[in-house]
Amino acid sequence: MTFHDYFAKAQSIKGLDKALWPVLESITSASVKVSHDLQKAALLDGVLGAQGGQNIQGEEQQKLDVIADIAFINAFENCGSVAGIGSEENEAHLAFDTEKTKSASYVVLFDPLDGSSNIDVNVSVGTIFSIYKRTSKYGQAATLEDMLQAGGKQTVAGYVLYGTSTMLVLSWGDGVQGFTLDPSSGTFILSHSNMRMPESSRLYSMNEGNIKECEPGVAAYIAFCQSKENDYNGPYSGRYIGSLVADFHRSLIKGGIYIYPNVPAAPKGRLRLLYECNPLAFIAEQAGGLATTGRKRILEIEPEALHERAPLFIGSKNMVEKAMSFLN
Ligand code: AFP
Repeated sequence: MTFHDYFAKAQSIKGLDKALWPVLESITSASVKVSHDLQKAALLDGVLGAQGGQNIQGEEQQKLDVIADIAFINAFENCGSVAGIGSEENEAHLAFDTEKTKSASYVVLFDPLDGSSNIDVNVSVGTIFSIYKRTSKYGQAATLEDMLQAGGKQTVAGYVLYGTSTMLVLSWGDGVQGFTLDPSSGTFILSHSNMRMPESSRLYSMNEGNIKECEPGVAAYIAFCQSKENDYNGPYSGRYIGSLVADFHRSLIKGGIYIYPNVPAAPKGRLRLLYECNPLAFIAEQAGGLATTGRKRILEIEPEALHERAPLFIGSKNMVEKAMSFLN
């Protein structure tokens, strides 16, 4: 079944707002373009490598970060259902300025190309997105407050993983569905219905270069994963790609935990609450997993700033609960 047919069915049975379709179609059309660009990146002039600047996070921008950002912004602006966006690559939110967009119902928060430092080495990257109903008055420009909503209020959350195949994984609060791009038709086809995250596994995922820098409870949990005195009576396997979407997708399918704690270089965590933690937390919970800061449920955080960061403990329910039990 195509993504469009799946949406149409859900719309007629569950009463989903049909104004959501243009937003979702923008995501699929921009991601097909980005997928093509990624596949041909090394063959095209001016596409691989660093842009030569930094984004608002102070991180080196890749050329493809900028190309993907523009592709998604254009698609959202032209679809008619999006009043404004917040992007990891742009300092301020953007309110679209036509009569139609000012009356649109939705805002989108997104990371156009997560894990982009992996592009030059041909490793999986992704686009992560959250769709919210605006809270401001229809007919006026979208506001910062529209963007700063708690993750529990997401209408749709999802990601596109550009891996060995390109996959769209999303949820509108009724479980998690996965669609694989058929490159010959440019269409996403339902390939993984009702995805459930295993409640535990022996896979853990963390940048262990930080282990001596993080709070003792995190190091103690990782020591537990590596010991013979754990629930599997032997060391877990460490897996860390360095593209959150790809690490998360593995946990969704095989089970596991991904941890990015506070470290001195990133005292509030490295990952962005609005573009990374919230959408993946929504998917995790919809699939039976958990997502916390180590102490608090991610979806309950009231954001105060567009580029706010949060520590993230996400993945299989039993593993996240166990990791939290090591923290004070
Ligand atoms: P980039 O998009 O700048 O490559 O950042 C990727 C990321 O936000 C996330 O996808 C990774 O899990 C994490 O950063 C990797 O961070 P470390 O390099 O500190 O492990």
